[in-house]
Amino acid sequence: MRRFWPLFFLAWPIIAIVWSWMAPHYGWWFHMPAQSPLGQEIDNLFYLILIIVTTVFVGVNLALFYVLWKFSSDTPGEKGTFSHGSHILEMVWTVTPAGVLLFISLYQMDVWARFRMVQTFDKQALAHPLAEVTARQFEWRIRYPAPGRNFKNKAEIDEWLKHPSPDDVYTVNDLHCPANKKVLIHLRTEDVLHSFFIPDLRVKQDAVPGLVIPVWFEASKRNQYDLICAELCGWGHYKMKGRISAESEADFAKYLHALAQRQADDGVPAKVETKEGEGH
Ligand SMILES: [Cu+2]
Repeated sequence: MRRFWPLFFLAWPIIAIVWSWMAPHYGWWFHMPAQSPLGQEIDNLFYLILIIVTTVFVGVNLALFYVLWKFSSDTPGEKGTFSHGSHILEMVWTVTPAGVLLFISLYQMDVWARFRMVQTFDKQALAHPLAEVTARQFEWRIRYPAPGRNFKNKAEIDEWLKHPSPDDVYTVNDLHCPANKKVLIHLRTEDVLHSFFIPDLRVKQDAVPGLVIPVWFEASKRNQYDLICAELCGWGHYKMKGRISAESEADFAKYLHALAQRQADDGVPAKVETKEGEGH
């Protein structure tokens, strides 16, 4: 028994490190590396924090192992040395974590600001919103401005958000966007709290009743990405799944055009223009 506890505490950091080393090989890690430039910076923050907590975790367990191994005794009646604490030690282990937390909070501020603060958003993306995305139980409703529509100013965008235009283009659960370009959506919800989550791009934003929240993202590869709801929003939460299709600018324009045409189709074949008098 004397050796059990030191070995017990030694085993955990070893298990944790071996497990973490195995994880990417078995698909227990991120689905894929971040597919957006800002997402990569978010990953870097994640790895920085992972290194800090791993160092602390391994250090604490090694210290526990050392103390238990060196000072444990099987001799009955043998008394340990009692300590009433060390002021210096307590100061060190209070100030050090506080310093680490302060460092992390300052270090991540730039990435946070670029992701969340409208003042830092790309001006082009702000001036030409890609779409309005409305979450509802249990789907993502998408409203694009008519193909080629240009908003003159912010007031016009606000107006568009309040009152849909007759030529807006609608679809559900399938958000197309150009790749390699910062795009912006306006997120809202029709009922309860939802969360707009694109895991591969590291984008996550709550949809809050009563608010219209601008969210930007940039997919660095032409690909399809999952769009899921990350807020338990009711019985059908599990199936509230959409798709982001990042494609070339030309493909996106073509897609939007086709969608608009399909929507405007009233079943009457378009008139074939003939020259007057021809065939008579
Ligand atoms: Cu939801």
